Amino acid sequence: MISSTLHSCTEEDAAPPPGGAFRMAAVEFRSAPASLELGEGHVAMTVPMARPGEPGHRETWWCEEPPEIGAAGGIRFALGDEVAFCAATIEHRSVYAPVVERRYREVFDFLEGHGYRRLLRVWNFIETINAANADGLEVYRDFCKGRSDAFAAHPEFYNSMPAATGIGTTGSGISFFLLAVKDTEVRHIENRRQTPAYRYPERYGPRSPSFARATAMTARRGEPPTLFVSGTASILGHETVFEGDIEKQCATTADNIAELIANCYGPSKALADVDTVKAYVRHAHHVPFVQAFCEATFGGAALAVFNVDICRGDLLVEIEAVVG
Ligand code: 3EB
Repeated sequence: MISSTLHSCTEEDAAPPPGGAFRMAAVEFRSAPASLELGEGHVAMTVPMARPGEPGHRETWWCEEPPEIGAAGGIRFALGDEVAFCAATIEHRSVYAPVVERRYREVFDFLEGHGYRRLLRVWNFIETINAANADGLEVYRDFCKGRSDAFAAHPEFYNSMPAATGIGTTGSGISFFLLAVKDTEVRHIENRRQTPAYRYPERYGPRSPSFARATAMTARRGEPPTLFVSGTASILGHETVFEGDIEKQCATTADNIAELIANCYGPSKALADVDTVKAYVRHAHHVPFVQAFCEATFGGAALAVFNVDICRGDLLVEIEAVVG
């Protein structure tokens, strides 16, 4: 129904995966300016993610029928029978909350108008994520404010927040893309080891981040669900643990992901069964360690490791995953 592949930008996509023959979207993560266009039958997006000397990675989203692609205001979309892919970009601003709220509401209105009633997974890419905006508020917190206000205006989405990633980008401005579904069963999952992000205390910002730790999608009754694991970090309760220690931050992050997999699948799946992994690393000199850690931890998963800033100044690494 919806599936993804992850390749180096220098490789052609392999054969379409089971569950999708038609491209909905191709997202390239590499050292290039941000862009969002309608390609041949799919949405084409570039997300600036520096990894010096590397070609970057292309994530392709596939569906079973030719999608309807188009533009509505600032949104670019690809609509399948059951799944929608939507993306938007926001140019650099000195304060983001009002424009983030407007853009998110525009996307939410569009989805509701087209019958895509449930969010499945969201990715947000935020420039200078740890810097202060013109009002002295950290850009990530400024972003969270606008996003939270948009969710508050849409009760159906507010009451069913999906898995998400909120991460730095080396480009300018903010961009985001998301998947939403019509009638497909989705279940949002929290992590027993962590406070739900939407209940973080106020010391992390005036509005809490709007996301669930993971979202499970059951495409066909009787089949195991697909699990979309949010960007996951070395946080226990609501506090960052192992400040300054990349090895322990990786281990804690993996333990957090393992808890979500156990919650969804019981003992039948584990970290080695993950299909796709994207890891975000704050410091370039930690990239080799994180690369080796992910290769050892996640079996033969397709893996992309990026060098970008992370939403809390004390986090060194964040890892997201898809389990098929
Ligand atoms: C955390 O757990 C780390 O703002 O959408 C992870 C995933 C994080 C998503 C978001 C932020 C977001 O709070 C940061």
